[in-house]
Amino acid sequence: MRKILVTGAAGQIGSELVPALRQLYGDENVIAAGHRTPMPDDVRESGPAITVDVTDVASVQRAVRDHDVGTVYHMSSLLSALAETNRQRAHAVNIEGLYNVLEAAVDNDVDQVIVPSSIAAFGPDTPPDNTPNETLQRPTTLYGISKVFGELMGNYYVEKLGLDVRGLRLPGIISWKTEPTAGTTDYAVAIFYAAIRDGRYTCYLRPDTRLPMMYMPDCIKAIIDLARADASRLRHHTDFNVGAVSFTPAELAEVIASRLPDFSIDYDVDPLRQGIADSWPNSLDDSAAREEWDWNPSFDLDAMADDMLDNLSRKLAGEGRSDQEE
Ligand code: AKB
Repeated sequence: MRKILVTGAAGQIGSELVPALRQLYGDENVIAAGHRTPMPDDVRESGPAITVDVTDVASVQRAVRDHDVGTVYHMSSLLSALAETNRQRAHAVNIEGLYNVLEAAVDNDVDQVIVPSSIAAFGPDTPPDNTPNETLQRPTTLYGISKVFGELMGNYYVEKLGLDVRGLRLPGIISWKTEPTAGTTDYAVAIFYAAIRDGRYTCYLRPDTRLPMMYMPDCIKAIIDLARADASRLRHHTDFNVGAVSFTPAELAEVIASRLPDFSIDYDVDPLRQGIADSWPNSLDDSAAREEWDWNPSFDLDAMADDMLDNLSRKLAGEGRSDQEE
């Protein structure tokens, strides 16, 4: 088979997507591409791993051409809070990087490109509750603007160039393997680390900030299910809402406290991330994804919290042990 290339393979989602794809398609067929962030050992050691700078057109072209790539999962992206503090890099990675990948795909007859979008593709003018798939999209963040660009560019390459580009608007992703870097929804991961390590957490969002979220196993399932969906059923391509759970910091803290009774939370609001969160939806209408490729998440808030606490406790206990051994 032609190879699968995953950019951003060291990132929060990439580092879990690569093993899932290797299990499905075989270790040798899935190439993990990273750049500056060190790749987790299991990703680097279980199959091919290369360095690709998505901002460098030659580097992207080489990776796609030299490895006979048939599918690209383009996961490289600067998340929302970091993008606001580094406009130049956000433009280079999120906008030019995507353009380089799409052009390399066309030049090298790639069959399919998967490009995640985000709830950040919506803005303060968008209806916030049960946000429709088709609605006003006027994001006020650079990250959100780059995600709308990605959706529109992807649809352009579908319509004008016949490339099979697919994408979904991911909510905040909660996971225990690799921590996210400088997103707005990161508190929902950090709170679990803090709860286990310190029994307390200071949250940078207000207690009533409701945001759509999803547990990593559902995220991986959504990405792979969309990639494998029957093309003849798809009326959308790059812009599917995918919902799972929706909660506030106060509600998440309550769920954690019901499992770790000594846990406490306080709040020290960061105006940058609060402003970003306030411009995003509270919850999503994902009926298009349900109708066109049978999207159906498995984890509700309780199931997610149980699984997170279980896996993260084991991971942190293991790290504690190896620190002592050093
Ligand atoms: C972020 O917070 O920037 C991301 C996202 C919602 O796309 N997790």
